[in-house]
Amino acid sequence: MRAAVLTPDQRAARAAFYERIGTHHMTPLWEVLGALVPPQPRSPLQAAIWRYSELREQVMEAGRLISAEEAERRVLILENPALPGNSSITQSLYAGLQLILPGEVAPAHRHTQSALRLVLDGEGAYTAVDGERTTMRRGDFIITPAWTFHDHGNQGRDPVVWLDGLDIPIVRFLDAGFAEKGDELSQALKRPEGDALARYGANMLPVDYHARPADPTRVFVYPFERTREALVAVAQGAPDPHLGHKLRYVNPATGASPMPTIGAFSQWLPAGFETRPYRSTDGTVYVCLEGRGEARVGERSFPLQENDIVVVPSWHELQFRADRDTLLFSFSDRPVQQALGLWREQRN
Ligand code: 1HN
Repeated sequence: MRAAVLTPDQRAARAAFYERIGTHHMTPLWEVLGALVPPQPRSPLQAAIWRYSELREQVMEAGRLISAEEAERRVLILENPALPGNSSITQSLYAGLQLILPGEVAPAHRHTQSALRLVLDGEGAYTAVDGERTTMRRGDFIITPAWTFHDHGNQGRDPVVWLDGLDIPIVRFLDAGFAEKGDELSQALKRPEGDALARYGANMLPVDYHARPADPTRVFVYPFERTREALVAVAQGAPDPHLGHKLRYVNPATGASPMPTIGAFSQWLPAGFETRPYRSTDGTVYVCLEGRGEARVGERSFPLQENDIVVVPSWHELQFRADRDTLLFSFSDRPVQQALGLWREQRN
């Protein structure tokens, strides 16, 4: 709206009009146009860090207060400080820290929300997705596509903690959420461990398998060992000035993201490397899996250590500095934005 000088009478006439049309559930566009269509994203979200060394004890305390079975999922949600009570870390994504203690199970269920796990701490847990179990090891990236039954258990001696990432705010926005419980606590196994990775994740596919473009990958675990090995090999070459050595996880049958709503990435920043200022429209959650350094987001700066989680809102300028060789996992809604023709990045 162009600024105009109004007389008190004109002002009063407009206010009365706005009130009158309000009773018809109408409101004038010209009062809100600038906010509705900003020249560039002005995310209301805040950059923030969750330091694992400070949070681990809180997660363990949850383990003394409630069982995994009673909770269904014993998770402490990571809420963006600008949106308390909203169960979201960005506008489109949810994140939480999940704990499962030795001997516990988290019962089978399914929902239309898609989920990822990034294993952070402890070993001996498994997750089962659509009738196949995978042992969870630190750094493993595991997915639970929409409407697949999944349950977790811990048959080891350590508490096991992982980061959950879900598209809950997207499904909420679309009012498209369904969920149901499984018939049994732990779903019956249909295939031996490693079956999906062998069939779909060994640079081959079952001879009669044809994925449709939006199908999630049948590879539901991306073992950290393989990811790390790839990054170390790639890091023999020259780093990208803005990204270091960055790879994206894919559905090997299509080249698309593992799930349609969440993209995931892994990057290696050599010791001493500093990335050039970068921003993109996909608000992103980063996890420091190895190394240490610093993340600068706009005016703010966060020291990074292993298992620390940082959220970078849309279009906020980001720079990393690696004090040691550093491996970062990240996830965002990039595939959604790309499918809609919305995704942009800027390299300075
Ligand atoms: C869920 O199913 C899991 O399966 C974790 O581990 C977190 C948050 C909201 C809704 C469903 C899981 C979840 C969730």
